[in-house]
Amino acid sequence: MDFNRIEKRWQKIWKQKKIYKTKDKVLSRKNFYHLVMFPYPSGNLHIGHWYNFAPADVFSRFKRMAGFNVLSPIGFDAFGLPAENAAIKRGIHPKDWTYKNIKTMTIQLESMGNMYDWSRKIITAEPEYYKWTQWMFLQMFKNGLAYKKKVSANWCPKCHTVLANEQVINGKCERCDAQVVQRDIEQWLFKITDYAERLLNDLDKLDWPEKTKIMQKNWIGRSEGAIIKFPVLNLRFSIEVFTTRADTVFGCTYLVIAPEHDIISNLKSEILNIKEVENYIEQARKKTELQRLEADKKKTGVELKGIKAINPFNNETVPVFIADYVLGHYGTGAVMAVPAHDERDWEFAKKYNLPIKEVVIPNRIDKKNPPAYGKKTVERKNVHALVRNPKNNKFLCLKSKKFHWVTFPMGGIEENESVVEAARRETEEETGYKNIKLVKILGGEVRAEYFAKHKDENRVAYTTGVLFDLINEEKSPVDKEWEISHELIWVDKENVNYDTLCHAEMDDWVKRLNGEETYAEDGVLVNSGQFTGMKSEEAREKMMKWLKDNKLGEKKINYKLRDWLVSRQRYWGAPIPIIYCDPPAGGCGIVPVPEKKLPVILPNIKNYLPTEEGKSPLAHSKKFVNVKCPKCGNPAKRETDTMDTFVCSSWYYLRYVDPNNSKKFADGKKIKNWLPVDMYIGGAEHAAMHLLYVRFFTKALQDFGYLNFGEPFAALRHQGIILGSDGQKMSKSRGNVVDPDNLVKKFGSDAVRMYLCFMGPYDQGGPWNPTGILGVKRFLERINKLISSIKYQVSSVKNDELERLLHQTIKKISEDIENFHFNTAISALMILFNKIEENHQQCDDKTIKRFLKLLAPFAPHLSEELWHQLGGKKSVHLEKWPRYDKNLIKEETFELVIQINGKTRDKILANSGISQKEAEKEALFSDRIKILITGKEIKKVIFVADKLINFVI
Ligand code: ANZ
Ligand code: ZN
Repeated sequence: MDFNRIEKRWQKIWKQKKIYKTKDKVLSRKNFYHLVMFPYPSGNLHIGHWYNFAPADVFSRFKRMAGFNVLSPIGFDAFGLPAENAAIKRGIHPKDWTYKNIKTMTIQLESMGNMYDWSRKIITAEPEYYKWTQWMFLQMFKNGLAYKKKVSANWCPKCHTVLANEQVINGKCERCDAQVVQRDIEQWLFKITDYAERLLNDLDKLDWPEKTKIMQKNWIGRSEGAIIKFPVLNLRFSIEVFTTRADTVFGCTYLVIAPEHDIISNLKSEILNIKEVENYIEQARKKTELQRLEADKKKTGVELKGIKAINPFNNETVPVFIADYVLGHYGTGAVMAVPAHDERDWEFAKKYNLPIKEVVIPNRIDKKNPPAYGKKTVERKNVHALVRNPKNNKFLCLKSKKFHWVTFPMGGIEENESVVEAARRETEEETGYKNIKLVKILGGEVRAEYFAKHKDENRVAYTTGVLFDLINEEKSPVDKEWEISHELIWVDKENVNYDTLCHAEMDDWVKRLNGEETYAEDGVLVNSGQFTGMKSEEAREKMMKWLKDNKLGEKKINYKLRDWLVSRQRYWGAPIPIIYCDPPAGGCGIVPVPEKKLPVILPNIKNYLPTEEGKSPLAHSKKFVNVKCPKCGNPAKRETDTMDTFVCSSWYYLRYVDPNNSKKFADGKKIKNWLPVDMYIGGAEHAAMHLLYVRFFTKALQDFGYLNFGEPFAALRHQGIILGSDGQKMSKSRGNVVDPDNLVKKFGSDAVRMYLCFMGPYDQGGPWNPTGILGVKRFLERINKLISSIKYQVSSVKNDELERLLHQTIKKISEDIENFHFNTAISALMILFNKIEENHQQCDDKTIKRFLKLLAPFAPHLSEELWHQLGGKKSVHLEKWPRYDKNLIKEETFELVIQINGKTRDKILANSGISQKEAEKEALFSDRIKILITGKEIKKVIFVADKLINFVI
C-alpha cells in the first residue's frame, strides 16, 4: 500500500479541519500541558530529533484521547552561535540561514504527523518574541538580578569571542582550534546564586529522573564550611580562607591563594620575589579552569617570599604560596593547606618540602564486636604487625581456636618501647618469627572502639600498623599454651580485609597498604590543643563558635554555582536593552531602554564578524549604537552585546500559552489555565544548564509577581540515545547516521514513529536495527490487509478469550504509555493483533474499532485511514480512549499463599474465586504443608479470597 499517499492526505485534512488547534479551555476536560524541548534550527532533523518528538507525540495523543485538553506546541530556538558560524563560513546572513533551516525542519516535522498546534509556533529570533526576552532582561535588571562586572573569561583570540567551558577542548577553541586565553571582560550576569538554596531545596518536590536531580545538586554544589582569617605577620591585614574542614586547622602548614587573587596587588611592595610571582600569574592566565583542575596534573606554585601568615588557633606562622590549583572565584580564593588530610595539598607539600602534620585520625567502631553496654572501658596503645612474605605476597595471621577470629600479631606497647620494637616483640612472642625487616609504619594511629571478648571489657585502642617483610623462616620457641590455642595462617593479599580479619582498623590498613597517603574523612582530633579528642563534627562546631567569639571568622555556606554570564559579543542574538549615558559632565550611567520602546530591533548589518577589539559586530553599526539617552536626552550609546540563547529558552514555555500577545509576555488567565507544564520531554544533556536556568527564571518571575508557581516543569522525562547499527553513538563522522526523510519515503512515517517507540525502553534508547523497522512496517501492512479486506459481523458472535485479551491490552497499553514504556505497549498491541487475526471470523467491528483506537497514538495515519473505511465520520483522534472492564481482565488463576501460624510455607496456583473449602483442600494437598501439619490439630483457618490461607495449629 502507498503509505506516503495516505499520510500526506490525512495531514492535509487534519490541517484543514484544524483538529489539533488547542482551545484554552474545554468544558469537562482538564488541561494538560505537554512540552517537548524545542529544536535548534541546525539544518535538518536527524533521527535523534525524531526520537524526542515521535514517542512524545504518542504520549500527547494518548492523553488527549484519555480525556484531557492537551497543549502540545512546537517552535524554534532560533538564535545562537552555530547559525552565525555557519553563516560566516558560507557567506550567508545568519537570518537567511536560520529561516531556511526552519522551513526545511517545518516540512520534516509536519511529515511526522504530530499533533502540534502550529498556530502557537514561536521563533525566538522574531522581534515579537525577543521583545519579551528583552523585557525579561529589564525585569532582572530592575530587581537587582542583572549586573555588570569584569569577569575572567575563556577568550578565543581567533574567533574574537568568549567561550563557555564546554567550548574549550584541551585548552583550545572548539571551533577553530586556537589556543584559548583568559581575559577580563565587562560582562552582564544574572544573579542565579541568590536562588541557589531554593533551586536546591525545591528539587525534592519534582517528578524528575533521579539522575537529573543529582546533576542539578552537584551543579549547585552546596558546601557547609567556615571562613577563617589568618592575620599576615607584621601587617594590618588578613587572608581569609574558606574551608569545609575547620577541624583540621591545627594541621595547616601553609596557605595557598589563587594567582588571580587581588591580595597580590595589595601586598606587592612586601613580596620580595615579585618578579617570579608575576611571571607565575602570567602563566596561569593562559590556562583554562578545566586544565587547572585536572586531577593528575602536577601541582605548581610560588612562595610569596617575605609574607607569613599566622594560624589564629595556635599562633604558628606559616608560609604563603600562590598556586593555580586554587581557583579565584570559589570560596574566598584562598585555602589553608592541610597536607595530611587533603590530597592536593599533600602533593604540593611533597613537591615543595613542606611539613605534613596529622591532626585527625580515623575513628572506627568494630561492627563485629561493638562495645557492650555496661562494661568498663579501657584505653590502650596498640600495634598491629603486618608481616608480609615478599615471595608470595601473603600476610602472617593468627587464628584463635577458642574465638575463631583471625588477627595480625598484635598487642600493647610497653613503656619505653617504640611502636616498631613492640611490633617485633609481639610477632616473635606470638608466632616465633624473628627475622623480619621493617618496611614502614603505616601512617598514624587509628582509634577504634570494640568489645574485647577475651578480657570481657570494652576497649578504646589507639593502634599503629607496622609493615614488615619476612627475611627467613627461622623461629624462636613460642609459649606452649598460646601455641596450642592458636593456628598460624598465611593470608593472600586480596583477602587481607575486614571479611577475614576481625580488626576494626582493617579498612584503614588496606587503604594504606595500597598507598593512600592522606586521610580525608572525619575522625577524632589529635595534636589540636584544646580540641584534641573531639570528634570532627563537634570540633567544627566548637571552632566555629571560637572564631565568631574572637571575630576571626564565621560559619559560611558556599555554592559551586556561579552567576550566569548572559552577554555575548555576538550578532545573532537578542540585543541587551541597555543604554550608556556618560557624557563628560556626569551622565545618567546605565539606563534601561524604556519598556514601551521594546523591542530593540536587531539591525540588519553587513559585517557580522566581531570587531578587532572583540566587541560585538553590532558595534560596527553607528546607526544602532548612537542614541539619545532616554533620561536626559543627551547623546548616549547602546549596549552592543546580545544575550546568551539560554535566556531565550528560559521562558519560552510561558509564551506558548499566549503566543501572539503584544501587551504582555502572556496573559495571566492563560498562565493560570495551563501552567506549570505537566510533562516536559527532552535530552538529558540539558540536565544542568537549560533546566536550571528555566527554574531560576520561573522563581524570579514568581518573586516579581508575574507567576503563581515556582517550578516550571512538574514532571520531566529524558529520551535515551539512539546508536548506529554498529552500536556506536550516531554521528556524521562515523558514517552511521540514518536519515529520517529517506526512512519516511521508504517505510512511511507511521512505521518510523512506531519503530522508534519499539526499539527499546524510551529512557535508554538503543541501536538502530534496519530489519527492525521492516518488521514494524510488515505489522502495519498486516493490519491494513486484514482490516480493509474483511467483512465483520456486527456485534453478533462473541469470543470470550479475545474479549478478555482486548481488555487486558487496553489496561496494559494505558499504563505503559503513562509510564513511557512505549516498547512494551507495542508488544502488547502485536499480541492482540495476532489474536484478532487468528479469530477474525468471530471478530466484530466493535473489537476492531477499539483496536484502531489503541493503534491511533502510534500510527496516527493508518489508524485514521482504516477508521474511516469502517465508517468513522470524525477523526479517530477525536475519539475517546477505550475503557476496560475490570471484571473481564481478572486472571483465571492466582497464586495462593499458604501460611502456617502466619509464616508463608508454600505458594500454589489456584483458580480465581475459589471458596475457602476448596482452598483448604488444595492447600492440604501440598507436600510441604502435609509434612508440617500431619498429626497436629488445626485450631483455626484464616482465608483471604484470591490471596492466602493461614492454618493456625
Ligand atoms: C582545608 C581542608 C582540609 C580542606 C582538608 C579539605 C580537606 P568543597 O567541598 O568542594 O566546597 N578550597 C576552598 N576554596 C578553594 C578554591 N578557591 N580553590 C580550590 N580549593 C578550594 O571544597 C572545599 C575545600 O576545598 C576547602 O576545605 C578547601 O580545602 C578547598 F582535610 O580546607 B579545605
Ligand atoms: Zn542620560
